[in-house]
Amino acid sequence: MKKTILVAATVLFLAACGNKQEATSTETTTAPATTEAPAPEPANEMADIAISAGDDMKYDITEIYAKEGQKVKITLTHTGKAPVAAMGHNFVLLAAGVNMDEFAKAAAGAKDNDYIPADLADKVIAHTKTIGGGETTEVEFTAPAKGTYDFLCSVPGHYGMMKGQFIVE
Ligand SMILES: [Cu+2]
Repeated sequence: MKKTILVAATVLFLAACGNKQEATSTETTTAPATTEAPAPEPANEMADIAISAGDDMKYDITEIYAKEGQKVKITLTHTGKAPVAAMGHNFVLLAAGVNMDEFAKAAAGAKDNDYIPADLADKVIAHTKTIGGGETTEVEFTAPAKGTYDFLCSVPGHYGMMKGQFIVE
C-alpha cells in the first residue's frame, strides 16, 4: 500500500516537471521567430566594389553606384609592377562641392600623409592608403546622401587620368 502511494507521487512529480519544461521550451522557440520576422532590407547589404589600376595610370571603372546610407567597401588593387614611389595609386572620395583641381593641388604637398592634405580632411568622405604594384588596400564607409561625388587618385599628376564618379541613388 505504501509503495503504491510512493509511485503515484513520483509520477505526479515527474508529470509536473515535464509540464514545466514544456512550457519553458515553447516560450523560447516562439521568441526567436518574432525577431527573425522583419527581413533585412536590400539596402543594408554592403556594396562590395572592386577597382583596380595599373602602371598605365587608369582605373578600370569610372562609375560606382551605391544607395544612400549603404555600407560600401572599396577594394583597390594595383595591378602594375611599379613601386609606390614611382606609380603609387589611391582612391579618394571627395565630399559634395569640393573642387577637384584645388584638392589635387593641395594633395601634391601631402606626400607624408598618403597625399591626403590634413587640413582638407573634412573634404574627404573616404580614402585608401597609397599603394604600389601588386598591392591591395581597402576602405569601408557609409554612402552619403543621394547625389554624385567625385573620386580620384590624389598622387601628383594622376587625377587627370584617374578620376570617376561615385553615384548615390
Ligand atoms: Cu594614381
